[in-house]
Amino acid sequence: QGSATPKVFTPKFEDYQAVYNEIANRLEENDEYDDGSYGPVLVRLAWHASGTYDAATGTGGSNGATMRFAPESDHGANAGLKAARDFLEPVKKKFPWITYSDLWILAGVCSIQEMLGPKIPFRAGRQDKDVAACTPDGRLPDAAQAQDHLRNIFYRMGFNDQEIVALAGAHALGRCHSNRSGYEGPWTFSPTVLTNDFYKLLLDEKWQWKKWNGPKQYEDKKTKSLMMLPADMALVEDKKFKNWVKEYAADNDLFFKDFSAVVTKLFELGVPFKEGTEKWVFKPVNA
Ligand code: DDH
Repeated sequence: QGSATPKVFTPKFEDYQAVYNEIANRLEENDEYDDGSYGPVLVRLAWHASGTYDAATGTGGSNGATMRFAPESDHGANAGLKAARDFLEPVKKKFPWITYSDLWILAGVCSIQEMLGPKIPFRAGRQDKDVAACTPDGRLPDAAQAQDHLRNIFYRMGFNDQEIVALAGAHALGRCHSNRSGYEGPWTFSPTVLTNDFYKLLLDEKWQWKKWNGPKQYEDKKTKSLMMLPADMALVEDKKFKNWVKEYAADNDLFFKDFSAVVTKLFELGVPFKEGTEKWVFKPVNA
């Protein structure tokens, strides 16, 4: 008598769009970071949350957001991603109903779109897991290695050669930080705008080993201001990969189409969506 049934809040498209808008506005406001945007590091957070997926055991992937906890947060590959997680903390405070797992992926989607990339459809429904679900170290790619390693890592997630090359185009964005991965520098001249420049530069520039005390990496001969990782260079050393590099270098629309499809797949690896969960496309804010 008198005790009302508690109302369960079921967020809709508009609610997630509001979270998207909040992230987009925070990207604009916090333009003193790195090359002027938190976008690249947010994309990397979403990728590292997803890229732990192991198709054989169904473990890892973006469902869980277990990088909140050590040991996963301390894995070498995740160095520096605290900046991205901290950036999103005020958003989580403002919209406490969203799970960290959905928030991290939504932030990746938002960043790609706000950095003038293609639309990335999003489905909601990831659930946070506790520390016991942390994945073992070593599931993410090692930048010092080449094509065999790339195939081992990405085939484990369920990707093929074309998808491996399409995903790598994300390196048009952001930079390496010597105090994070040990590597240093950006891949492109416009690291806060997504284009197919990664592929163009890979093919068109002359690359040489950088002479320094850091890990082995390439620099462009002309300006010495751009970089490639050994794992990036493997994409033009391997014939099958190189054919896709050429396709994407020649056709930005094709790259955008394939990048959108493969990133959507990456962000959904291992996520048990409820049947009938809709795919949403969010409206860009400042793009
Ligand atoms: Fe990456 N990446 N990545 N990467 N990545 C780094 C930075 C960024 C590898 C190594 C590194 C993908 C694939 C690979 C982004 C997105 C994606 C850094 C530098 C290393 C090292 C980190 C630092 O020092 O701060 C390797 C190896 C691979 C591979 O073998 C395929 C993929 C698939 C994506 C994706 O998003 C789909 C982004 C963005 C960055 C820039 C981060 C930043 O802070 O800026």
